Amino acid sequence: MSHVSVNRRVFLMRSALAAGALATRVPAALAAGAATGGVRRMVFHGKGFAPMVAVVRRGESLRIECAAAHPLRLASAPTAPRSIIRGIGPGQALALRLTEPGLYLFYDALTTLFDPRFGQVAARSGSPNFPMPAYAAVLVTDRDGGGVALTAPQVSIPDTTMTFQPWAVVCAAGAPVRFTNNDMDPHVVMPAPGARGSHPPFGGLPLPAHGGTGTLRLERPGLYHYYCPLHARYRPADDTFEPLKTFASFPIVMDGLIAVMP
Ligand SMILES: [Cu+2]
Repeated sequence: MSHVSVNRRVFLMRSALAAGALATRVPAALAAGAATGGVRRMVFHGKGFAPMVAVVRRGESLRIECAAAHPLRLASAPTAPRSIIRGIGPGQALALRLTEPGLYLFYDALTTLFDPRFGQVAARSGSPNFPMPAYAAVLVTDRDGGGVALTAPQVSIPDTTMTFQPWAVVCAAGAPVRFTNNDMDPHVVMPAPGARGSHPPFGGLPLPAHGGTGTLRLERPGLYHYYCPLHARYRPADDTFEPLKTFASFPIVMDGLIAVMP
């Protein structure tokens, strides 16, 4: 059993991204209507969202900007605390007030769909970006960064879906999250690179085939995205993930989320 801890640098990097450190080219005039108080920014760049994961505390708003040359049809997965479907045109922005704590999986419904068999999204077969889905995850917390109900801290890879199940778990800081690989192929739990291709300074957690296990402990509250580099690839130029054709559940991206409460 191996133990991997996310260190403070990663947490600070992700916090900076969530705080809107990414520059955008959306005209300032479009910012009208943005809520007062904290604002988290997320930019739709056509093939996905930057940053791909963000934490929004109660009282803050999430500003989603469409920097693509074509519209965004923003949709929330049915697993989200409430349903959101909004159109955002090129150069436009939208401020969302998300008051119910929980995890929102967002995607562009024009290029991407939610697949309930896996509990995650996949690219539409007719998408110009196939096989890359355009998606993002937003964790909405209370003012202290908590308030989201914990789930069982266990992730398995069944030999039926061959994906991380469930796709997202919620655990307490420092609590062990146990992974079990029941597939006939080996897999790896690898932290997703940060925006612009920067890599978190810790390695992956290997999960041998036929029952291999591993444990991850995340000390800092936040939202952590991981993927299996044997079956999915991060594309720095597109700032998103691509499923590999050798993956039996292609075009699903083999990835998952861990939300860590204080
Ligand atoms: Cu894998």
